[in-house]
Amino acid sequence: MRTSYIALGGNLGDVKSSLNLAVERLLDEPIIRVDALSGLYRTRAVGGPAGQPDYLNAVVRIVTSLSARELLGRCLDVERSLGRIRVERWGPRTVDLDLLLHGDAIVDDPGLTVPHPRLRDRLFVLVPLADVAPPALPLPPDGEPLATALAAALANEGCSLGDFRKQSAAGRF
Ligand code: A4P
Ligand code: MG
Repeated sequence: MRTSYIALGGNLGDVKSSLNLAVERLLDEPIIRVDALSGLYRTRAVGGPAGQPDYLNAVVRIVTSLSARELLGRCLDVERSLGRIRVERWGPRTVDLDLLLHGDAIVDDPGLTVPHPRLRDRLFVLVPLADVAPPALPLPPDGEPLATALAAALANEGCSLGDFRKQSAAGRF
């Protein structure tokens, strides 16, 4: 059994219900146990075409005996079932599921990189991750604790955790 963290994000259509449905569909799999849900955060789009709508972002903690590749397959099935169509990289989407961490697994295949390579750069991932993961969670590649990486990312953006939460809190699942 491994503890995994999956980031959810979307900015097209009724995103709150897409994220809820994504979690329900993950739960439909008896082999996946959803253990903890972060809050929902409304965040400005990072990258991609100018003028795209804000995102809703969240992170779920799950426990599963699936391999990273099998779990990615389930995530891609859920994205497809919710109408995700890939048009351009970082373009608007109904729902995106990213496998952030899968226990201590390290995968570097053409279709799958775990831990997620952009995990440490992004407040829209680190803040909800901190809702569901211990502050001491070691992050790749150097084992830096989550709390330290989060503090560095906040300093980089010139914002406090309190401000980020206040500006972006968008309720719960
Ligand atoms: N893939 C490889 N590794 C992984 C992994 N660990 N988890 C492959 C999930 N997928 C992984 O992804 C392309 C391919 O990456 C997948 O088919 C899978 O085989 P994609 O979801 O089609 O493409 P993408 O999401 O447009 O690109 P990418 O590089 O995954 O982007 P990110 O890093 O996911 O960023 N701004 C805000 N505020 N909130 C967001 O959620 N998301 C993005 C996308 C950009 N800006 C955002 C947000
Ligand atoms: Mg993605």
